[in-house]
Amino acid sequence: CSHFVLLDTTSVLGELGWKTYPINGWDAITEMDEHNRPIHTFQVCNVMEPNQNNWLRSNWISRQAAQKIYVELRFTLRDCNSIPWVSGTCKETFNLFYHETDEAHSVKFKPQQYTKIDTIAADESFTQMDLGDRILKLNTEVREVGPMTRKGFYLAFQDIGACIALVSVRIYYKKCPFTLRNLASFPDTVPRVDSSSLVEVRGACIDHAEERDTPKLFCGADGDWLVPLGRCVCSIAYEEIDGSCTACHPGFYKAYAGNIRCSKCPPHSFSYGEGAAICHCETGFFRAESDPPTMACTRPPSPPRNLMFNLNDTCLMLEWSHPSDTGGRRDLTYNVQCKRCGPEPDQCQFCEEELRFLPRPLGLTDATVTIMDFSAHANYTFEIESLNGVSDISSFPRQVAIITVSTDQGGPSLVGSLKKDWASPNSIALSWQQPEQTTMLILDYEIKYYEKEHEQLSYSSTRTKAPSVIISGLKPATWYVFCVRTRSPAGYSSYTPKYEYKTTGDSSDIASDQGQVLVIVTAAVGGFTLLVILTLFLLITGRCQWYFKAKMTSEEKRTNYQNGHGPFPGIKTYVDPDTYEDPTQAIHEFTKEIDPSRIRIERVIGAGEFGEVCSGRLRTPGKKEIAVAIKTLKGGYVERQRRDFLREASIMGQFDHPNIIRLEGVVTKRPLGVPGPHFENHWLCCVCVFAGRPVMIVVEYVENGSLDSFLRQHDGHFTVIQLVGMLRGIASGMKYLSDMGYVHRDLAARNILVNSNLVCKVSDFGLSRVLEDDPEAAYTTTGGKIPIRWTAPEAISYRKFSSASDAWSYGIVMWEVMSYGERPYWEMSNQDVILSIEEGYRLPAPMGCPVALHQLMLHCWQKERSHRPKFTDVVTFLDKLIRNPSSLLPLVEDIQSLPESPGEEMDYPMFISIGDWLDSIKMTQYKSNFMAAGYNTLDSVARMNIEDVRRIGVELIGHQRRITSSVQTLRLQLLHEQEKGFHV
Ligand code: ACK
Repeated sequence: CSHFVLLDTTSVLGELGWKTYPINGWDAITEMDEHNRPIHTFQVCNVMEPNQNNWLRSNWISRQAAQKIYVELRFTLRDCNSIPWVSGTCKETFNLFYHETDEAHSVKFKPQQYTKIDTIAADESFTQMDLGDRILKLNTEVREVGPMTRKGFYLAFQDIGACIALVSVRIYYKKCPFTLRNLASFPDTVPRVDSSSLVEVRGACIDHAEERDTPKLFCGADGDWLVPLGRCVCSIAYEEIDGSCTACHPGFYKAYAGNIRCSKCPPHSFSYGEGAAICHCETGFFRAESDPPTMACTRPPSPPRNLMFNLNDTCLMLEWSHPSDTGGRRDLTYNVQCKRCGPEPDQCQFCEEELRFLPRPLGLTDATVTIMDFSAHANYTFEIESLNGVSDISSFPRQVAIITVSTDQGGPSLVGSLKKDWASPNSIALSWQQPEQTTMLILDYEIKYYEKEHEQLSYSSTRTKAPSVIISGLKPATWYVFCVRTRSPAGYSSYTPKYEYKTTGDSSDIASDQGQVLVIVTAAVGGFTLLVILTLFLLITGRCQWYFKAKMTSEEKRTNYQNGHGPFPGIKTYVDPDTYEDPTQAIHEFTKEIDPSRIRIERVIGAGEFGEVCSGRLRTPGKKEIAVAIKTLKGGYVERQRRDFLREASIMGQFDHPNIIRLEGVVTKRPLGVPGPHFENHWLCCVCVFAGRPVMIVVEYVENGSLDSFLRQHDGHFTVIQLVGMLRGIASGMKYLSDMGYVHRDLAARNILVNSNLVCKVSDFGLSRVLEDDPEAAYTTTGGKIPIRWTAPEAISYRKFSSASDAWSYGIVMWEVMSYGERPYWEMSNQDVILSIEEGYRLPAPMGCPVALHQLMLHCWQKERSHRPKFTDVVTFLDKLIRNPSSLLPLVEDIQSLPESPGEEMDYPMFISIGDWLDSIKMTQYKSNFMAAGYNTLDSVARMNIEDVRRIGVELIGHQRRITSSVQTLRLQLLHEQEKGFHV
């Protein structure tokens, strides 16, 4: 409950101890009820005697955290007419006072210290007859007092001759009570005294939860929490169950913080205890460092199978089959190890270095490798190991497939060491020693060489019969690697170790560099010329198009529009003045030039973006003088400002509708010899005088000015029907604009004017200018200024302005109107507004707002813009409300439940099917739960309560809440439609 009671006389068990002055005035009576609890009543009834001044004063009451207190009085009051002979002396009211102090004082009661709260009258007074019939006409009155600043206060009741029985006094203040929302706790919060502003409260994540987006709630004046934003999520090893974070059960784990459940341990892993962030691998199974915790534990693969070789003069090819067990992974590779063994098995040496492996010896992904440069007459043993991502972690002995290959019997000997004789930029001369014990004929030597930097990529070889060679065709100043082997009739010997030598530098380098530079420059010059030609070409063709565009008349433009994309063929459409190359042409076409001498300026009424706004009179020969508002352009303007200023006139001049501000004309030139406008108070409108050439826009005068300030000045003054009438007017103006294909982009109460008959007129047609001059417009991430609170999400995020985005703004205007000019989303930051809209939050109904109107607002604020109502629908809908005012009676705060039988299938404007509805609240995953439980119509859903939602298997408390709250909206809609039988 949001009420915190400071005093309730019905629950005080002992004496109340309140003081009365004088003693014979108020009378304290304490009776016992049937439960033997005292009922404290204070009575006074000195109706016969004149000049009564009887005071009853409470004890000192501590204020606690209250800033504003509420005093609820329950009392009966006797009707003076029912008592004979008391006409001069009997009163029917009493006065309520209070006095703030920091402590209870013992000094005498001084009425003059007390401040009056209100005069209290009875809604119902009782008569002698009621007494006879034993009817108790009890009144309840509540008064607000605040802001309170001292530690406590006294209340006092002054009787001036009435017949009153004060049955109970309850004093309380409102608090947004401690609450848990989205896994965050929010402390008791006292609302601001100023009822229009909210207190922003940051929530603290509950145990085992952490912040995702800062959780926030706003405490409203009535002690209600509004606008939940952000959330906490359960930390790792914890999951959300019934609004708290509970440790994962054994056998389950949760590796990431988030709105997800604990998962069963993946294969070959386990968790014994509660609250596992990760499951441990069974013995013999492992997780590689890069394996996610969600992955099964795996083990090293079994060895390769069916290992074979294929040998020819120069190549040895090994091939095998994949292992029978990959260990549960896909990252299988193979390593090849070579051992060269002598006659005894223990005389083995590693030999990868001597051989060339294609593609490489380690990390092979295919089950084959080619080996070259092996020696004749050698025994090679190859071990092939299969590996995967966990082989390095496993301590199990590795299993390999082994094969021994004998390359031949006996063979040529090795050559001795290799040395460089000389080097030039392109050649190197090498020589080596002949093999010492040459038992065999040496046919020739093969010299293999490659660029050191490109090792193993490619190599060249050459042969020579002599033990020396000159290798030419090399790059200057480059390191090369060389090795040599002998060839005998038995095959090749193994290679010498690798020798590295460098060619010398080259003086021709510079020349060739210059050559390159020249080429680049030529290319750049060529490119530039091409660019120039291209640009010229584009300019010329662009210019031509521009020229043709300018030549098009507005009629052609309209025809184009109608033939192509115009919204309603045959209806006049709006022409954007920006499509005219010469803006004066648009002015000329859409506005009337007014001779300044016909205008009389009377006073300044406001400040516009370009200059002052004045009111005055306009004379038209043969017509009645009319009141006009004159927007002026400040002196010293530049041409661009003049053009932008007049742009609004050339837009307005195209419209003719009672709910659109009417353009009377413009003043753009002053013919020679004609005097300037006649100024009654010319010092007020000095701008007009100083501008050598006054520029003005003259529009009809609208007596009550802007709608937002008008409503704020007349808070609570209008009937709902009057407000709906105003909204109807705005909708009708907007329908006209949208039919003409004009998108307003800045529809807001501040841009609506109200005349003396409460007719609303849409004004402020700036289009692009809107983005510059509206003080509400803020820069968005996409660049550009946008009045965030009034603008549809798609227009904010990607500037998709349309009549549908105007419809969103219209919903906001409705809210502004129904709340008498309250600021949409109060003082929430623009960023929070965007976030909360994204999260599905929508403005709640203003106080006293009929359900039907809030429903229409919600309809305008649908995320999917094609689902929003068209202005023509809005006008029809509001007309129906106006014709049938009882439809406006159900207020949002009154609606609690739905009647039992909803009758036949309903037609929902917002959601067509259960699927659409669930999609819209991002709960699509439960569609089958609804269907399986037999909830296949929206009206069956509308009757669900939270228990039903749980029963069909929605387990997460957040989801239960989201669904139930949307069900409530559906229910309201259903009720509304049922009662009224109409649809938007
Ligand atoms: O809220 P307001 O009184 O109404 O203050 C602003 C001010 O000029 C600057 O725009 C008022 N205003 C603008 N156009 C008109 C008009 N046609 N009739 C009456 N007041 C107007 C507006």
